[in-house]
Amino acid sequence: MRHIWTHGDERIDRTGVGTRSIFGATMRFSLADDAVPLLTTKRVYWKAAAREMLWFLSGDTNIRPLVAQGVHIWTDWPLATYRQATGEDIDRDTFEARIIAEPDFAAQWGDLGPVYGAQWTNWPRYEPTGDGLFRRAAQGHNQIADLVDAIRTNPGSRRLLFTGWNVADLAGMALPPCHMTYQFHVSDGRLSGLLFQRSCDLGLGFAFNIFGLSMLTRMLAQQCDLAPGEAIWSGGDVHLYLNHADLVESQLDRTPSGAPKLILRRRPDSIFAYDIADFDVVDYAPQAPISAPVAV
Ligand code: DHF
Ligand code: TMP
Repeated sequence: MRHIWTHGDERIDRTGVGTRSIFGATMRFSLADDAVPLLTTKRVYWKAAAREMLWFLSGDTNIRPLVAQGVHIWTDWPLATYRQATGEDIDRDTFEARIIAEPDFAAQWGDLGPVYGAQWTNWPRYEPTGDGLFRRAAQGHNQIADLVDAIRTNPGSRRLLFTGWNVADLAGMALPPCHMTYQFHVSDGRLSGLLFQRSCDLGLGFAFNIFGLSMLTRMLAQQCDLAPGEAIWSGGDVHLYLNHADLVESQLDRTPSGAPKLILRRRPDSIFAYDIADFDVVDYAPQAPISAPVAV
């Protein structure tokens, strides 16, 4: 953060807010003994990140289940689309209330397009019709189910990965995937996970993304009877938004404290059967939360 804030290249980005950014960065964290990379220089709402990860795995792309659980992190994008399309100056709370109360409204305005969950669990597959044409199959590729199978049956593979970057579907997505490719590696009975993130908001999204990678790696390790190895994070354009000065400077003034652990309380029958109650974070005594505006 300090490096990017002092040496990052300053530019106007897509959102118009402006960032300081660097290109290409790697971090690695041990997941051994339940250790989990979770920021302590501000409170991170890890349950929101965990619920988001479970939502991805459910295959859903509509914000309705998130909003119903009190997770607001994806609301701003459908809200912006709604305001633009209708010209209505609806506030965020009213929009969320309608998403929850009215299933038809949610179906029309709450969907983000074929984002993470759709690509992870139902990547479009086409089958021949017999007359030289192809039609979309009812069930696509479930990259997550295939991954679990591959880790179990071929742990030495260098192809243990899944991706959300479906070029043909990008135009229909509210945002093209940021945390786009996950790769896994088995060594000495330990499973490590590596995430390639093409674009990283280090002030907001990053804390969620590194927790999500770690949680997913732990779940996969548990399902495949492996011990947790490392979480390795690799970023493309890694940036700080110019309107995050308070967040950045406050965090740089603080000293990291403690060593949080992620506990998996149950071993469900499948990677798709986890529930939020299966996760707990202990020894987490973060410093005060810091709120910051998200660039839409
Ligand atoms: N756009 C931008 N500009 N940055 C992002 O990090 C981002 N992330 C997205 C979608 N688009 C994005 C999805 N993930 C927050 C965290 C993750 C996230 C989106 C938003 C966020 O606002 N976090 C706040 C509030 C947390 C809460 O309400 O629980 C935080 O303080 O961490
Ligand atoms: P972009 O599509 O123009 O790169 O903008 C996406 C922004 O959202 C960028 O600041 C990165 C940020 N982001 C994250 O950092 N993590 C996430 O999980 C998501 C969805 C977005």
